[in-house]
Formats: sequence, C-alpha cells, structure tokens
Amino acid sequence: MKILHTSDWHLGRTFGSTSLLADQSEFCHFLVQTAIAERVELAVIAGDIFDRSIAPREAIELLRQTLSDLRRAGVIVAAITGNHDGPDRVVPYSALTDLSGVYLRGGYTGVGETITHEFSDGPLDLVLLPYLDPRAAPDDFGRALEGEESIDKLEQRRRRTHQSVLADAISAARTTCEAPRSLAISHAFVVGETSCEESESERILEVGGSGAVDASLFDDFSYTALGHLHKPQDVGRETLRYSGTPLRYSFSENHDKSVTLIEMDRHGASDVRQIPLAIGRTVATLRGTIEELLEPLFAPHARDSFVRAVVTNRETVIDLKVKLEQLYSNVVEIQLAPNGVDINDPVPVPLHEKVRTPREMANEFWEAVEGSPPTDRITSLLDDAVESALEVQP
Ligand SMILES: [Mn+2]
Repeated sequence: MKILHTSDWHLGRTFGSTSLLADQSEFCHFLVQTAIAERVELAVIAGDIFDRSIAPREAIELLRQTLSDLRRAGVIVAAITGNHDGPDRVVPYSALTDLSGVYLRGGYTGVGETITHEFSDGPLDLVLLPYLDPRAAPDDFGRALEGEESIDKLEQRRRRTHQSVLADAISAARTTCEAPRSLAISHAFVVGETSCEESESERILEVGGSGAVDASLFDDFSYTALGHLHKPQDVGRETLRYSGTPLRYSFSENHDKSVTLIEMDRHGASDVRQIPLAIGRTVATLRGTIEELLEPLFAPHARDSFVRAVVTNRETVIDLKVKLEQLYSNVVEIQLAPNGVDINDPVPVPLHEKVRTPREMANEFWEAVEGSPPTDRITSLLDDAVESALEVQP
C-alpha cells in the first residue's frame, strides 16, 4: 500500500502581511492529484493543520474541501493536532468522521488507542499521537499513579514531561497493536543520535530543550510520520521522518520542500521517497548597503521571493522600503545593521543531544553566560534555586 506523509500545513498562515491561502490551496490540490496518480490509500497530516488555535473560516473551508476530495478519491485520512492547533475545534466530530474514514485526533481524548484499518493488502495499526502538553494531562493519565498511591496530584504533574506523556501514550497503544505492521503519527521534537535542523517558524515546545523526546520511543513502529520541524529530514533512519511543511514559512526555510511517499508491504517493510514540491515563493535574505541592494545584478533571483533585507548603511536612509520595492516585489522585513552586527547570526547554544534535566540546563546556561563552569558555591546556590523552583511549579 502507499501512504502520503505530510505535516505542518499551517492553513491560514500569512508571510508578513501576505496571505498564503492561494498557495496552500494549490498544495491541497496537488496533494489530491498526487494521491490519485500514485494510488495512495492513506494520507497523513502529522499536526499543525492550522496555524492558530482559532483558525480563520477560509482555512477551515480549505481543510474540509481537501478532506472531502481525498475521501472521494478513496483515500483514508489520519490527522493529528500540533502545538499550533486548537484540539477542541479540530476534533469535536471525530466519532463521526471516523465513520467516513477520516481519523482525527487531538489533545488527550482517546490517546493510547489503536485504530486498525483494513487496507487493500491487509490490516495496518494506526497510533495517533497528537501534540501532548504535559501540563494539560488529566490527573489519571499515565502510569505515575500505578503502585504509587502516596504521590499527590501536584507531584504527579511536576514529574510529567513531554517524554513521559508520550512514552505513556505509546506504551498504552502498543498493548492493543495486533496487525503485522504499524504506523505512528506524532507531533513532537524527536531527538536521535544526530541532531535535527530547526527553523525559525516552529513555535518552541519548551524553553531550554526539555520538550525533546527520545527517538527510541518509536523503535517498534514500522514507520513513524513526524510533524513539528519544518525541514524534511530523517531522524537517524528513513522510517522515522519529518516530512516538513508544504510551503516556506520563514526566512530560515531556504531548502526544498516535499511530501513523503511510503510504499509499505504487508509486513511493514517500507520504501520511502520524496515527491518534490514547487509551490509558493522562495525566501531570500539580502545583505548590503542600499546602493548594493539596488544594483540590478545584486540578487536577480530574489525579485519575486519573500525578501528580508539587512541594510548596512551607517547613515539613515530615507524611504528604505519604497526604494527596495522598486526592485523586489515582496519585501517582508527590513533590518538595520549599521555596525555590521546581524541579529540573525546564530548564537552558539548547546544542541539538544539528549533529554536534559532542569539542573543540567541551569549549569549549561551558567557556562554559556559566564564562560566557565559554576564554582562550588554557585553550584549549591543553583541546587537550591532549581529545587525550590520545582516545588512551586503548578
Ligand atoms: Mn509547525
């Protein structure tokens, strides 16, 4: 069977003040046509269907139309909410849409269930793992309660992390997986042996990297369709993969976009390939004096791109935007960098190589700011500070 893996549609998003709805609509049309041409049986949206929790009417209409078109073409749909979506608004009718072959899941309702669907070549277990905010977990969620009657609700909540709620959801679902093959769909920041590449448009899940979860959580699934990171990429193996967004949603997304097509045999072995997308404008960050930027040969490729201009003139330039717009039709952002300092230059921060404790993060922060590890005295102060911070955390 063939599966189309997509994520992070962010329907309703704008780039600067420019609506992207026409481009998003073009993508949806392309998706339906591709599904038909490739005889796809299952289409996946791995979260961030909408850009905002209260999505604009046009975005809701586009989703409804696309889901209808996919179903008319005989394609089953499995979609989860991401950290941008409002689960209450995306999934209230999921019991009804299930009946029509559109499986929508969001928030904690139904987490841990397995949906077994019969496809042309046999059954496939679907485990839908929407973005789960550990702070929003119901009191009776997960295994923190089991065998530890003495733990009060506050303590339970304090112990929950992105890693723990996802691990609990997966272990609950695994007990009901019966088919010879399985597909997990998850919206999370998954970290494996090598680090992934992030973009500017992903709203971070947790300050300091503790929103990360271990890649090993997904070891038992035939394929895991990930959402959240906007660049298409594998996490260590091609069956644990981010499909990336269909369009460029920030200036850092200067990479090619694609959707992922999986051909899975009835035992779960998968052949994975990318179908390139060429929809919407490219992005360009241009840097130079206004005189340089206005040279016709400075960046002819960027004439139609979304442009971020970093202007390095030392003196004030009047009517900067108007001048730039003579040559570039979509100037979205202008930054002044008179001293050559570019606020886009990356500040070196430790990579999220593993899930870290608040205490480890405090140490890393200290070292990054002070340039040396904390002394014994500072260590003991940090110990106390982190401990008392964790005590008051709701
Ligand atoms: Mn996203």
